[in-house]
Amino acid sequence: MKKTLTAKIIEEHLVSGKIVPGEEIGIKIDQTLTQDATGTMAYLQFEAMGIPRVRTKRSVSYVDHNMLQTGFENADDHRYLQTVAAKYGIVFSRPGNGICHQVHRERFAVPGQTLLGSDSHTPTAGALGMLAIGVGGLDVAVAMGGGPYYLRLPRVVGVRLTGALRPWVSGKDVILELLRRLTVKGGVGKILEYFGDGLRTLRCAERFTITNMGAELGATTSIFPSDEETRGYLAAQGRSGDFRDLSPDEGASYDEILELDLSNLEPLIACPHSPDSVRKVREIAGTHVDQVCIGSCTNSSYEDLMTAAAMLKGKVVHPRLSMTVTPGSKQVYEMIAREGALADLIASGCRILESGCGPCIGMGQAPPSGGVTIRSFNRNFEGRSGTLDAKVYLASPEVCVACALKGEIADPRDVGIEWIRISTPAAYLVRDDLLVHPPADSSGIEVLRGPNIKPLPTRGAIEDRLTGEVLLKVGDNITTDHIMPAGSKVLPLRSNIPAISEYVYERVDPGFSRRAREKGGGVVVGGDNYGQGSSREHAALAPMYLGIKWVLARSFARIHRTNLINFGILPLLFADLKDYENLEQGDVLEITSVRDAVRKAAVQVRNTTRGNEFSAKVELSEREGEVLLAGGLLNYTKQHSLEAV
Ligand code: MIC
Ligand code: SF4
Repeated sequence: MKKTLTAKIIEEHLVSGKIVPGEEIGIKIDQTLTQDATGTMAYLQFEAMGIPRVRTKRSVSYVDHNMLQTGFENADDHRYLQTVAAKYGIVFSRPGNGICHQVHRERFAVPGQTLLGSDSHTPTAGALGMLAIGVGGLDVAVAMGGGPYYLRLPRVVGVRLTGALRPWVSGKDVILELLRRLTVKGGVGKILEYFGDGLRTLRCAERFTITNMGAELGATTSIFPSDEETRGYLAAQGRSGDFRDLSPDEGASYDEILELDLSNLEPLIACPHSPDSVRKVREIAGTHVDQVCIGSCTNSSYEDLMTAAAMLKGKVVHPRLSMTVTPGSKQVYEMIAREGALADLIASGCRILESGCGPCIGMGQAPPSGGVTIRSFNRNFEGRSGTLDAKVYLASPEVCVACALKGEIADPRDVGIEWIRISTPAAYLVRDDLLVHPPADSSGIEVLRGPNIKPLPTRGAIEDRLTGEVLLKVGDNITTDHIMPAGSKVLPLRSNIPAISEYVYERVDPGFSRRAREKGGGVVVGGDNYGQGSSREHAALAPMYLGIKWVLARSFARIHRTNLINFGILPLLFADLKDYENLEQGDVLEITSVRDAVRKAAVQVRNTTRGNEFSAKVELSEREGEVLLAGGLLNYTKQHSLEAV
């Protein structure tokens, strides 16, 4: 059989299971990455496993989310992360060095290897032919300990690219077009593998944007072949030695094929409040704009910022709006500074921010009330910007600049600027001074913990009889930003579960946390694609702390489902979707013989308030069932001493 690139990489890393879609497989992990907002938990969990040093080829700890130091908390976390990295053999990327996905692709991603990261946009590295998957921190901790990563083998969707992008159309428009066609649920249980003639016309910078936002499709990951373009990119990063020629076999057998003619695309924009509410920019041109932000791990590369600077050169942004630019990494920042583009951006009135996630995760730059903001980012969930009633649109840097100049939504083809295309440079500026490598002997290193770092909450084995009140009933596509908000107020509490649990569901129902405490926990009922978006395990860990023992939904998003299991929360599916309608907040539900139900894959749920019963499905692999019954992955890992693969 002709093999896909995905199958080739999986075969090289397979530890257990068969390569059949839907089967659970275990794969060896070569590299891991963490960022500060998920990293503190991941390292506390790693420490709890009692393993002396990481067993991966490469593990990197980044600081990019919690950059605003308005109190001691974030700075303390940074210090903890730096010392714990030195202690356990992890490379530490200091604050200021850049966003994890930008720096990882510049300095570490290797074609053909596997990467597990505690951030949902880890698949960005797939643009270099790496199998890169976003997961919760606990899964990363296990991989750092040398354990395999288990997943149900996704279906591999081949995306055949033909044609070439027209002027002013970019990688962002490719992924927005896929979001328009497939929606935020369309990639669930799938890996998107790009192939075809059109590939040759896409620079690595564009491929990174596409694999990055594959996360918004709900896909497990996205991958490009490692070809001449990849060779050039790695050479320009001074890493020719990491190149490996990798592509699918000619005529590879994909589970499904999607056709995309690049020549047919035009500038697109995702409207509030979902990345799949995609329109043509021209259709909504003229809408007034209050803010424009270029940055985030999606579009803050050297190529992106050089394009923006060239478009803005000699002009000033519209007086009505505020524009920010965030270089994705120190490499990007230093290069645009040395080449003069930074001066052009400053001269045009842009507010330049430090290299990090910044406004993308609500760390500053919240828009005005009801404001319209156009961002080159990847997520526009309600409230994520820090302003609940703001309207966030997502578009390419080119569209962002067009809007900034006109003060209203505008297509870059309509602002009278000559088309600019920045090529991949022959050499990027490589200076790794902000990467701290761990010492070979770390016996003298003391791990420093600040007072905000609270011990990891734990729970015992799952109870056999579960009862609980429906504390909240929500609709479809609930994001982890709904469940566990981020932003400058809440993010500094990521290493303090008792404190952060006060904010669970705060934007949806401010009384949720108090109610959960008063009732001693309960049940949450959800619709389709429950828990989409971020990999933050706090969206499972904090509810667990509040006593949530099960979530009953129509379907779950991949990472959140695993996070629930990892923290001993039972993810139950309605057997008959109509039963969702028959439940109300306040109903008291009960299941008996949970242990039996997990093994039999089905359970009867009794609604004691209404005096009826309905069936639910427990779709867990045997291993997941054991993890759940143990009360979570940490308990399970301690019971089965972790063996490196
Ligand atoms: C995000 O974009 O939502 C984040 C913040 O990067 C998250 C991780 C987190 O919540 O810390 C993600 O995408 O996984
Ligand atoms: Fe950071 Fe935003 Fe990327 Fe998440 S999506 S890693 S918050 S830049």
